[in-house]
Amino acid sequence: MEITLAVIKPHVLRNTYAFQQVKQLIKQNFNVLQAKEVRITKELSEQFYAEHQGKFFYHRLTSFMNSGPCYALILQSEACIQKWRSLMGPTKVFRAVYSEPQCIRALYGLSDTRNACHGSDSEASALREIAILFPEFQVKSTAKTQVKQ
Ligand code: IDP
Ligand code: MG
Repeated sequence: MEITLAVIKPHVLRNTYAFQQVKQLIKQNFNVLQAKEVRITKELSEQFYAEHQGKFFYHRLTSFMNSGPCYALILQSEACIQKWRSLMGPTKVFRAVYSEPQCIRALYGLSDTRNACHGSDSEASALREIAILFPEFQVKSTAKTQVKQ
C-alpha cells in the first residue's frame, strides 16, 4: 500500500467546523499512520516548497504556511497519492469551485495561496516531504497502527 503526506493549512485549523470535516473525510478514506499539529517555520516552509523557489507566489506561500499551526498527516491506502489529490481537487480554488464543487479546496479554500491543503504529487515527493515534517518516521516499518484523532 502507498503512503502520502497531507497537510491541512493554517486558515482551516482556525475554522473548527472545516477542520473537523476535513479530518472526518480523511478518516473515512485512509489509514492515518501519523498525525500532528506542526508549526512550519519560514525556513522549513522554504525547504518544503523548494521546487517553487523563484515563482511569484513563493514568498506569499511560505509566509502563509508560517502564519499559524498546520496539521500534518501520513496517510496510507491503495493509490493514496492520487486519491488524496482527488479529494483535495484542483490547485486553483476558482477552478475547484467551478469544476468540482464538493472537493476540499472548493469547500474550504479561500484563494490560490490559501487553498486549504497540501498533498504530495509522487512517491518521491511523499518520501521527501514526510522526512521534512516527520523526521522520526521510519518508512520501512510503516506500522499498521492507526493513530486516533
Ligand atoms: P499543489 O498544491 O496542487 O500540488 P503546486 O503547483 O505544487 O500545487 O503549488 C504549491 C502551492 O503553491 C499550492 O498548493 C498553492 O498554495 C500555491 N500556489 C500554486 N499556484 C499558485 C498561484 O498561481 N498563486 C498563488 N499560489 C499558488
Ligand atoms: Mg505540489
